Amino acid sequence: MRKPIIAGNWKMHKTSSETKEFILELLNNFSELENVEVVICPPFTSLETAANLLKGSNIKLGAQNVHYEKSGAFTGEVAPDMLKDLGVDYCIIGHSERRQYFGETDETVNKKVKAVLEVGIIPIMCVGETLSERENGETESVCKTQVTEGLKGLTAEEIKKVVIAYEPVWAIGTGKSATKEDADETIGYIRKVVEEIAGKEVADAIRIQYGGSVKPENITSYMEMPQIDGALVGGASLQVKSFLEIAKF
Ligand code: G2H
Repeated sequence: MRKPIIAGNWKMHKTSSETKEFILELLNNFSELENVEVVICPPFTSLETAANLLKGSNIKLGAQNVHYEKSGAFTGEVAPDMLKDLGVDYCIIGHSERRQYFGETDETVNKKVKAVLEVGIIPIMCVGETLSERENGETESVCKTQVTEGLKGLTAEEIKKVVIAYEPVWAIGTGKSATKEDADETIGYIRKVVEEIAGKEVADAIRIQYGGSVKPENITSYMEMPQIDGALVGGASLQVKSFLEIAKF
């Protein structure tokens, strides 16, 4: 059985003090959820604060980006073992906003996925089609390329650890969410692509989330679908109340 994973992607929101306030409130209201893995992904500047506060709880910590080199003259970048040293467990890689605004490609995504796995951080690798790609019937081919290229060169054991987030770009922050059937169908297709790459055992084990305007009102419908193993939540992860309602789906 795959353990569902609910991750909050805060994007560029919350200062370190706001992070502290959020986590203290979260911990006060969080009764240990056994059957779900809960992750929060604050900005880099809040990671240390979050790591210290989350110590001893079973809420995991994620970063939103990383550089693929170990160290060097890369002004403004953060290396995998800098995150590991802070206590980061997960790292979002290749979010569509990074692909769209910061020039991320399948190649950089692949390098980053490998780099974090090397230090023991689990990548949450994002894939998904744009509106025009969807309208042109390219959903499957786009997802296939992004998954295949993103996982290139990884062993089956490594692929098994990866979390994939399927986020149709047209559903991100727009309030327009994919229907549960559409999301389930594409995630099922992504699982087939993983099977072609790494075999059935890995495809059955890998966790694939849905992301895009997930809210307390629609989480249950996604989670009842057989292929969907959790959610990557943006806007609705910024308030403790809505994030907890989602985590308790
Ligand atoms: C998609 C999602 C989180 P939102 O980017 O990754 O954001 O839930 O605001 O659509």
